[in-house]
Amino acid sequence: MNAFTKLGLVMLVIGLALGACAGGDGGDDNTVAMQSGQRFEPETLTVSAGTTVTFVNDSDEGHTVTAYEEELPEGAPYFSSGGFESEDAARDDVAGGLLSTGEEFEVTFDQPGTYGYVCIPHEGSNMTGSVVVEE
Ligand SMILES: [Cu+2]
Repeated sequence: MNAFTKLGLVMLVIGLALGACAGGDGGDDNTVAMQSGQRFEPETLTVSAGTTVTFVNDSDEGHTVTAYEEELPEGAPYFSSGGFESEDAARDDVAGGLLSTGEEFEVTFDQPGTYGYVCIPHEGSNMTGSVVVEE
């Protein structure tokens, strides 16, 4: 094996290792879990603008991810599981916004600021969270 072949093999191994890291990361830093005990984990997630956050139901009951309309940065688009366009619409059809066990819901946060949200059926248990989007 000559030096060039060896170099090529080393580069290949490094490339594979980097690829494995990128693929295995899974974007866990941008995930909020709905956990048993009726809470969002982490309760506050900080991301940079343009990040897509995945909300995943890791519990054995249904939850919603429903933005508090009054806790959105000015001009930011409304978001809610079930695709509702307003908090009122989401509250009028709670079942339509429920994520069952294992279900995911993604939101891309383009605008900096703090976004507050709630799980409607567990609002009484303070199942709320926030996403802080930095420039
Ligand atoms: Cu809930």
